[in-house]
Amino acid sequence: MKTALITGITGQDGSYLAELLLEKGYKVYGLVRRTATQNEENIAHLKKEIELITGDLCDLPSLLAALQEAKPDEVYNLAAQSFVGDSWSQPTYTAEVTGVGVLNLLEAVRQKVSHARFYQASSSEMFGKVQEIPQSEHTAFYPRSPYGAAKVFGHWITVNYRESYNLFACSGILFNHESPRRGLQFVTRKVTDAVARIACGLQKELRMGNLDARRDWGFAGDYVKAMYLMLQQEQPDDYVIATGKTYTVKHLVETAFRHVGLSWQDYVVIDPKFIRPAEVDLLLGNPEKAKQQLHWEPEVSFEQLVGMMVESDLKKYKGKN
Ligand code: NAP
Ligand code: G4F
Repeated sequence: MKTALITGITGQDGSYLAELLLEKGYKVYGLVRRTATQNEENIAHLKKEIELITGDLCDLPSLLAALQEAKPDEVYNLAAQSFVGDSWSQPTYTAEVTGVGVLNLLEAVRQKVSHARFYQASSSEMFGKVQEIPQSEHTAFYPRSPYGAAKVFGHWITVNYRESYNLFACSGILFNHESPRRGLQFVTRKVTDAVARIACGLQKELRMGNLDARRDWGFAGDYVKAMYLMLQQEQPDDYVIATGKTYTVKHLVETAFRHVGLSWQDYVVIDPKFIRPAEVDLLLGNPEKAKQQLHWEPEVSFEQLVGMMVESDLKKYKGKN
């Protein structure tokens, strides 16, 4: 039986990845940070099947102890301060968790379980002000936020540990992926949650930022399969994971309101509070390498994804007004 350690297991991707690895017969450990209030909603249904270890990416001794306890064959580093918007108000913290935290974990892997395979959750935010359309593994990075800059460090230190110490370390450059488990701050879930509340008479308007930004949005359940596949290859490598289609935030808003038979113009208000100091205008990934080498393809379309998220939020609010 293989053993995996997932950091960020309470997050969107961590919970889907834990489900996938359990289905494949893995023993799954999850690193969770100490919180005053437990926020384990995404993994509540898995609590009997997984082992949780307390630790923090910023605390090397806790990572060494976690690896000593779990002795994993595979380590998936999904933990991060992952909200781009907050990375301007907490830039040092973001650099420490999302950037230096990766180095801490790689160093702990090198010292304790150097045979283990390592996955780093890199991001299309690294492309930022894009130097090429579509973006592939060969596109130069130009991050536009403290988050993007921290992810660039995390990416290159992963490559460096692979090349310096021969670690089996892979970096997945994942484009935006969403689900009913997405945090409420992120634009897709903010929109689908608001649409459901408006449809149920619980909210009157939706305040938004830049509607012209374009993103390549996929389903998180599809994307965790790519993470797993990367660690099953003969050689460690880096892969872009994306759908190859891009839509504006306005199209997302239109699609979500249309799903409940409403017109978005009647509810959406632009609020400068949600406009970012520097924007990533367009993301569009080229997933050809993943298709060829991992035999990975996204299965859920944009329309299906938005529909799934609105339906899930509606279920929560129906009968609540
Ligand atoms: P998420 O839902 O925000 O989950 C982040 C996880 O990291 C949570 O479990 C959080 O724990 C944990 N965490 C935060 N700070 C930590 C620390 N100092 N030590 C240990 N754990 C910590 O993120 P996600 O959407 O699942 O994304 C997973 C990873 O992929 C992240 O690294 C993200 O940056 C990256 N990524 C995401 C996307 C996307 O579109 N979703 C695309 C590209 C890359 P708490 O529950 O305690 O907060
Ligand atoms: O949903 P978002 O906050 O995601 P963003 O910034 O693209 O980052 C996400 O994807 C990255 C991969 O590319 C991950 F690495 C990262 O961890 C995270 O998961 O915003 C998407 C777009 C932005 O252009 C933003 O300016 O939506 C625009 N937007 C417009 N109004 C808004 C809003 N975003 C949010 N969160 N809230 C708004 O009201």
